[in-house]
Amino acid sequence: MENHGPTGLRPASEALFAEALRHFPGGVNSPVRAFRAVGGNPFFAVSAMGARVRTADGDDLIDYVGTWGPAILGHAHPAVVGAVQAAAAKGTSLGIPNPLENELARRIKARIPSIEKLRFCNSGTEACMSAVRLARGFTGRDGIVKFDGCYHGHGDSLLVRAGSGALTLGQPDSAGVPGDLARLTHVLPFNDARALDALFAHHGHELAAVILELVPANAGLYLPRPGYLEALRAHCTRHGVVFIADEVMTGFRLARGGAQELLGVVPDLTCLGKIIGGGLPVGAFGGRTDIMDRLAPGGPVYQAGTLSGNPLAMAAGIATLDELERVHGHQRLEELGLAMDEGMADAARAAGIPVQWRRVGSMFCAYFTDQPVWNLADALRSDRARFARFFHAMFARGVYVAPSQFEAGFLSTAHTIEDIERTVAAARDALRLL
Ligand code: KE4
Repeated sequence: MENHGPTGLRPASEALFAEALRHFPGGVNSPVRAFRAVGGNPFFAVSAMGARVRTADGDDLIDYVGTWGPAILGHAHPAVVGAVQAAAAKGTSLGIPNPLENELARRIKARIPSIEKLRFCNSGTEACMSAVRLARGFTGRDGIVKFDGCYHGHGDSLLVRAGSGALTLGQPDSAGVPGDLARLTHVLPFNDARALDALFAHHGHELAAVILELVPANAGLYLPRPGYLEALRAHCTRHGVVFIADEVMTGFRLARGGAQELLGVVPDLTCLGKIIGGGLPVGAFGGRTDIMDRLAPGGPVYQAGTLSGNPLAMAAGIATLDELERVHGHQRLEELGLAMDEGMADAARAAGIPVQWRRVGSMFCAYFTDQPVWNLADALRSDRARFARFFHAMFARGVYVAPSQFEAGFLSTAHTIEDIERTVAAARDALRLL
């Protein structure tokens, strides 16, 4: 297997990218794919199977991006492909309530008991944007709180000090968002209990919602300090503020019931996406009945979507959740994660490179710093030039990690211990060059 990094020859991808630049701004349909944070031009993938993606130049790469989270079973899993094929044969979209919506809703509610009712939509952005509108309609208040570095999609109110691609490109506050709207979004540093107390003391009465990733993974990956989420939950309860857990990435990944099960937090609303669509366009938001019932058609808060509850996405989500359960996926993912912890720690020690390795379940991140990372400010102090060199060195060895320090890596049940061993060997090699 020949692998060429961005400095190597990748003629097919280069030609495709040259054409893409004529069609799409930046040559991509989502900014983080553009390799702007690591340099070089993006490669094109023509197919993916299991834990591998195949590039247009015929390279097979061990894939730890997993299409940014949905591919928890790996790519093109037969159970998922079969379910989508069967659903497609009955019509690719109905725009009419269909039984598959009930089937997926039952599975989601069985795993996340805080979700009493839910609404399907077509992306994580839509889920988060709609949950914020619903919270504002439910409380009659306008203010919301988010945390710097957290990313909740590209809804206007949430593109304030946002993470993921916005942070990667140095645009955490996007142009085009009206100042009058952005001013309604209070942004706090994550894990700062004093800042939380002060904000609620001054603004608690005017807040509709707090929205957060319980395990922030759009500025790399860091964990809530002990007691932090409990304090946030207490503030929300005391002030009648809707606690929105954005589990678009962590839902069904960090545990059978997502991060809220892992961390013992009970939100008022939860946003979902990615895994529940098995790789097809999907989103969902749900939670307390008294809040959800404010949604149209019965309530005054409008939200809608032509393809919401789409039978193909529903079928793919059902197959994904069922297969994950059948193979005891979370246990398998933890075994792979532990092997990676050990290997990456050894590789960093051998190279004498300071690495903060963070892993929660099947999500991981490596920061190049000798300081612990508890929030965005810490993450920004890591050596991102070294990360870029690491990315290319791994790519040249056939390992594809996220092309940005401000993303997480994802394990799937399709990865094997041999994949981990190969990855660790590549890291041992790569780290020595940094
Ligand atoms: P989408 O609209 O991209 O389906 O979901 C937005 C979203 C919401 N909440 C969280 C916690 C998310 O991580 C995301 C999207 N994740 C990024 C990767 N960090 C998507 C990749 C991209 O933007 O291309």
